[in-house]
Amino acid sequence: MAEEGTGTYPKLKLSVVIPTRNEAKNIGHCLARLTSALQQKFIPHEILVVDSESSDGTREIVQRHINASHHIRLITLKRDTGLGTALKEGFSQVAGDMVVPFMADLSDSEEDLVTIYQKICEGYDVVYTNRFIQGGKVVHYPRVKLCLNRIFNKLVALLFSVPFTDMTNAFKGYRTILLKKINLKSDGFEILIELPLKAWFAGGSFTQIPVKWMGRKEGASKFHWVRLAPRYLKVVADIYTHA
Ligand SMILES: Nc1nc2c(ncn2[C@@H]2O[C@H](COP(=O)(O)OP(=O)(O)OP(=O)(O)O)[C@@H](O)[C@H]2O)c(=O)[nH]1
Ligand SMILES: [Mg+2]
Repeated sequence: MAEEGTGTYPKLKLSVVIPTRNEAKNIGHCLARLTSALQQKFIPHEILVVDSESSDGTREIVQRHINASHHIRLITLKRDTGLGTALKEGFSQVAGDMVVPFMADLSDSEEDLVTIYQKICEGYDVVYTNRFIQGGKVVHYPRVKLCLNRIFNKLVALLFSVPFTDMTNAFKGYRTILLKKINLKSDGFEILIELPLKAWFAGGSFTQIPVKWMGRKEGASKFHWVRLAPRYLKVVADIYTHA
């Protein structure tokens, strides 16, 4: 009999990696929503929260959720480790068959997470997400950031002949065997272009799904595009020259 959430495919274990830096207003809701959605679908899972020494009580909230669920783990890093370092540390400790980075600020949807899970169970190695294709949606996306996103992503797609135009959204699915083969160097937000591009060049089978994205309502953004633009461009140039 088919089991819910997996169709007729083998039941794989999902590892969700959540990077956090001062997300006390979001992380509790995020963990509650994820846990409820994954339990409802009977999806075997673990949730790794990777925190860079938040000073607002984020880790205390995570600890309370850990006391109530053995599926959640907390990895604590030093304060200025950056998003890239946090994701790499999380990836190095996963025990699941697939890995999905999930943002703590409630921007990603747990229904879409279930779809990513199902696609990897179907046999895909990477599930690229796209907020800008039919069925996708963005709400409260800052206008300047949106413009830069569309220009950058379309240029990257052209440059590398990649058929996906929303590479910079962290929320994607990777089969763990493929992810472990990728040598990631970025310590900051620029990992969000390095990872999907290197996954593309790693080979494997790919698919794309539309996803919803909601701008954060609580807490402060850590994404500063003026500071990050040169780093994104450097990653693209490095990958292009070595491809
Ligand atoms: N561990 C860790 N997590 C981080 C760091 N910087 C950002 N994050 C987390 O990475 C995720 C994405 O950061 P955001 O600030 O939401 O970046 P963004 O989504 O581009 O910006 P918004 O549009 O404001 O949401 C969030 O879960 C952050 O808490 C960091 O230095 N260390
Ligand atoms: Mg965000």
